[in-house]
Parts: sequence; structure tokens; C-alpha cells
Amino acid sequence: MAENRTKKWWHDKVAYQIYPKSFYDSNGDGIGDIPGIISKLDYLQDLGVDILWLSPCYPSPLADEGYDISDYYGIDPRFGTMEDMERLISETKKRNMYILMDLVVNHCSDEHEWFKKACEDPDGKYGEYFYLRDKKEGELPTNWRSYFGGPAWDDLPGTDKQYLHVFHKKQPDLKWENPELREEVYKNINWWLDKGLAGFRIDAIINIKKAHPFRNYAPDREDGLCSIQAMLKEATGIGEFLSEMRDRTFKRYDAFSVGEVFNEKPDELPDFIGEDGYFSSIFDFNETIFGGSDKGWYDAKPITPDDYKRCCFESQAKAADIGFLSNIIENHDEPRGVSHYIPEGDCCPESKKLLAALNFMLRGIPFIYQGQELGMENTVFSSIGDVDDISTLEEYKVALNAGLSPEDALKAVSKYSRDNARTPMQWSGGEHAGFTTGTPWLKVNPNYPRINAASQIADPDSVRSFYKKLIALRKHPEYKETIVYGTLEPAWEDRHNLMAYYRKADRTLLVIGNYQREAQSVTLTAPFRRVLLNNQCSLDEKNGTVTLLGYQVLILEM
Ligand code: TEU
Ligand code: CA
Repeated sequence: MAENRTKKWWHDKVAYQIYPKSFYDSNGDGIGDIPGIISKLDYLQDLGVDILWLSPCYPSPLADEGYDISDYYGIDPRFGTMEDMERLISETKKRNMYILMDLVVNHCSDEHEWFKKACEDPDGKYGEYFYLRDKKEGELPTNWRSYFGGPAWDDLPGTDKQYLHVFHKKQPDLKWENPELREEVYKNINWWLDKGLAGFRIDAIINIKKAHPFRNYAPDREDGLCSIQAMLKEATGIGEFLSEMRDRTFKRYDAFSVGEVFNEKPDELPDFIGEDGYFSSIFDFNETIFGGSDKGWYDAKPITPDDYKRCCFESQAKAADIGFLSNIIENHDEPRGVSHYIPEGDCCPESKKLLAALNFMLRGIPFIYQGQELGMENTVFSSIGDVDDISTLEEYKVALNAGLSPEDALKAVSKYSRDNARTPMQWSGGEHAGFTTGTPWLKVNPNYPRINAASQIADPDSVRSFYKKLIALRKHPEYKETIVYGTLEPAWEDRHNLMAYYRKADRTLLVIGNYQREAQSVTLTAPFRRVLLNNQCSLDEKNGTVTLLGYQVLILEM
């Protein structure tokens, strides 16, 4: 990375994602809330994280769990009040922590004022906030399939028109081509930044630019529809919207912005995260999307340790001279990382720590998703009735349509279900994992007596204690420069089930992990000075050859 690059306040931070509904319930209604988050700030500060990203807690019918917003200026009463939010912001400031909210502006809720007014008068001002088309009998405006299944068009209630929704039908797309709409968005962002937010995570943003004129694409399933991707691939000019948004909002406040960007076009990375990019950072989803299938979740293929390594190194190489990626192991849309990236049968505290270290030491901004620091695992669904997530319910149907038996369909979608990440945070071995005194809105993972915060806080060898050490190492004055700004060079890249890399700046660190249950030896090219972190109690080194135990990971200073 260029030496003369401006240092930014967020470069050396560690971020933590909170899914409010499942974090901590303060009043016994079974739903996590903002006062619950406030009461756990000391827990988060003790872990060492700085930036907290809150998934949406605005007023919402919760058709897509808050990613369908009916008022951008409010707090949903289920989650608390605006005063609670203001208190959360001031309490985090006291602890030198920062709050990011989720900016969901590709679409709003069909219960938002704008949409209601568009229904009342589709030819008026608010009709221009949405993509509306005259309804034709037996024919849709285009054959696009929404992300959550079925056509991306539905009837605009009370009118002879249809509206576009690339996600759920309760999430009508906002028309970014309309400057008035863009003004509304910027006004809202600045209103929140004025309240003291440190920035935003920006939802599904790549979808705001559609390819015009709208047209049909080749169908890719028997439903005669095509993936939204077919249209998005052809869309150009998103930069006009994104640079305007940056200039009118984030830039003025030196705010941190992290975009949820899938599939940016290869040469566009500098525009997104370069020196004056649209965003401070974007998530690296290269590992996340690996193995995905156009047919649906039932057809996805698992990711091996070698695939994982390759995906990480690809992204690292791509971003190296350009900017900062945000690295994740999981989020609220993904299965638990330890269940997904660790080969079946091998999920244990050591392998969880290995995954943590390999990901955390990459160049970029580490994001931890709630419960990841405990090594929380995928849950069990005894029937499809246990599932809340609309995406899982749709993928279940897709699997059945493809001919899978109900048992096999459930098994297939269980591996990828977004509910795996959304089960309540496991605070203790007490009832409902200490999440609520009432009935949790989503079943607690039955493994909470074994995996919970209370027992891990007390145990210096727990997964959580290991995360704490990783965070402390990243902030250590002697190593910080190397870990935050150092280059990344893969080592022994072709070695099967070994993931290793150097981080180099004023110091040289070697991160080396044996990503399998069998031991394996590596001959170092130079002696090491110091062991900075080891997930096992022993280290077998003879004449420069290190024999790593199964799932052993080391961070060495060379
Ligand atoms: O996700 C955007 C996204 O692109 C989806 O592909 C998501 O990965 C998929 O639904 C997984 O099944 C964002 C949010 O993170 C997600 O929670 C929302 O449902 C979605 O936008 C709509 O707002
Ligand atoms: Ca509550």
C-alpha cells in the first residue's frame, strides 16, 4: 500500500455487529432491545471492540426483520425509544466506542408513508419515488426473479400499476434516478450523523442502479424468470449516485461507511474503496459466496480449507494497493462461520481459534458478529416450522420443487439458513441462555449450556479469551503498525490444508495455521524471535522445523 496514504480513524479499529432482536432482552418480552445493548456495553468494552454496527432498529413491520423500514427517523417501540438510542450513543462515546447504524435505502417498507402516498396517487410526486409500470394482463414488466423468490413485480394496491421489488414484496425499490428521493436519503443520513453516529453499514447498495431500459433476460430456471444479477451486470453509472452520497454526507463528517457490495466490477475497486472512494470500506464476501449455485442453496457445494485460503488471498491481493476490506467470518445473513468453514466433525475450541486467527490477522478491518467470539454454532431445526427467515422458507420451496424430500430439503437449507446467526445470544447456562426472562422470539440454540459467555469469561482458554488476545495484539503499540498497515504475503501457498502468511511493516509477523486434524510440519525460512499467540499449550520446534498439531495456529514474530 502506498506509503503516503492518509491514515483514517477507523483503520485500527475492531468492529462488532449487533443484531438487536437477538442480543439482549431487558424487559422480558422475548425481543432484544436497545436498553439491553446498553447493559452489555461493559461486556463489549472488555472484549476490546470499538465500533458497534447495529442491524436495523427503525420502525418496521419486520417482514425482513427490520430491513423493511417504515420510518427512517424513528426507533421501533419493540427495540426502545429515541431517548434509548441517544443514551446508547452517549454511553458508547464515554467508552471511546462508536455506533454505526444500518442504511437500508435500496428499498423501504410498503408501510412507509412514501409508498402509501404512491398508492393513493401513482401519478403524483410519490409515484416518482418508486419504479412503477402500467399493469398488463398476463404479462409482467420484466421477467426478473426477486431475491426472495417469485417475480420482482407486484400490483400497486388500489391502482392499475405494478411496482418493482428486488427483495420481498414488502420492500419496494426506491427510484434513485429521482433527485428528490436522493435528497431525502442524504437529509436522513445527515440527521443521524448530527445525532452523533460514527457512520453506517450500507445495505444491498449495489442494487440501487438498474440497467435501463428495463428488459427481459434469458430465463435461468423453470419458472421462466432470471436472476436479478443478469440485470445488475448490465447496469452502469452507480458511481454518480455513490459519489454524490459520499460528498453530501459521509465525507462532511469524516464518517465511517462500509458497503455491502457483492460483485463489484473488477476494475471498480479503486472507485469503491480507493483514496477518495465511495466508501471507507466494503465487506469481503469472496469466502461467503464460494460454492453458491444459481439453482439454490440445495445445490451449493461446501468450502474446503484450501478453497478458504484461496478466497482470502485472492481478496487480499486485489485490495492490497487500493484500500481496506472489512473481513468477516459471518453476519446475520450467513450460517455460523465455525459450522461453515471448519470441516464437518472437527468443530472444537482449537479449530474455532484457528479460524479466528487466520481471518483476524488479514489486512483490513475485522468485524465480529455477535456470538462469534464465543464460537456459537449453527442451530438445529426440528421442522420447517422452526424457521422464521423468509429467505430460508423460499429456499426450502426451491429445494422441494427440485425434487428433494422434505427431510432432505430441510437438511439442505439448515446449513445455510440465516436463522443460524439469529438465534439469541448465549449469555449464560441459565434458562433461555440468559437472553430473556420471557419467551425468546426465536428458539435458543440447545447447545447453550456448553457454549455461553458466562463460562467463557471465567476461562482463560476459552474461544472468547482467545478473541480478546487477538484484539489486544492488534492494538499493541509494538505490533499495531504491522497488523493494521503491513503488507500481506502468502507463504507455502500450495501446501494442502496449511494457511500461512507474513504481515510486514516495521516488524515481520508470520501467521501459520494447520487447517486439518492431522499434524503437519513446516520448515521456517528464518528463526522466530517470539511467539505472540498459540492456540495450544505446546509448540514443537526442532532445528527450524515446526510440527503443528491438528488445528494449531501460531502468530510468530520473526
Ligand atoms: O442483504 C443483501 C443481499 O444481497 C442478500 O443476498 C442476502 O445475502 C440474502 O438475502 C441471503 O439470503 C441485505 C441484508 O443484509 C439482508 O439481511 C436483507 O434481507 C437484504 O439486504 C434486504 O434488505
Ligand atoms: Ca425487549
